[in-house]
Amino acid sequence: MTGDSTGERREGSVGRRAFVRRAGGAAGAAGATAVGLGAGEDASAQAQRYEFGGHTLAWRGRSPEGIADTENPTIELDAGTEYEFWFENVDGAPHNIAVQDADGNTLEESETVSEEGATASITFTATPEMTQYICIVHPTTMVADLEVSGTVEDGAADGEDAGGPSVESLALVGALVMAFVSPVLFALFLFSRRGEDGEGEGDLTTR
Ligand SMILES: [Cu+2]
Repeated sequence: MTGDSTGERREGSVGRRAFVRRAGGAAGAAGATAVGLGAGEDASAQAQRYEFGGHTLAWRGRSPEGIADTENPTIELDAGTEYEFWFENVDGAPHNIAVQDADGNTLEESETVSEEGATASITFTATPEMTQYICIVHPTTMVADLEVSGTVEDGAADGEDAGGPSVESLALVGALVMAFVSPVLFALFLFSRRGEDGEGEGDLTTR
């Protein structure tokens, strides 16, 4: 008789240890999820890409969807944010892509490509003095406006506040809170059940 009850108690303590281990695992998994989210945010915070078809008579927007099939689309940029402007040579005439300021000074410039199907791109951080993107070979037809909002300092700060890190840290804090709170809630749930129902304990320990 006494032997039996000791056995039950041991079983109960094993069950509790298994529960602690499981709770620890849950916290670990939540932590790993938070780290994974952080890495994902960093990757998506890379250069925003705009794609164009290079025709002698105009830039033709391709992507994102908002500029698709639009000739010489105005592009709105945020100062301090990194962008990639990419184009494919559509007609086999020589083209390149450059970013200029209001005085026509070239701030960024790709190589010139002359073969149909050839591509070139520039990657740059937007600054307020940028006013147009242009093909240097066809400056009267392949030219369109850039509208840059914000200053470089504000833009960079905005980017960090509104973009990756804040979302990242929110996700991290949320995950950590969940990691700590959920085992406690689970434990409270278990103990409340144990208090209510003696047979419930048996079910839990054999699980
Ligand atoms: Cu051109």
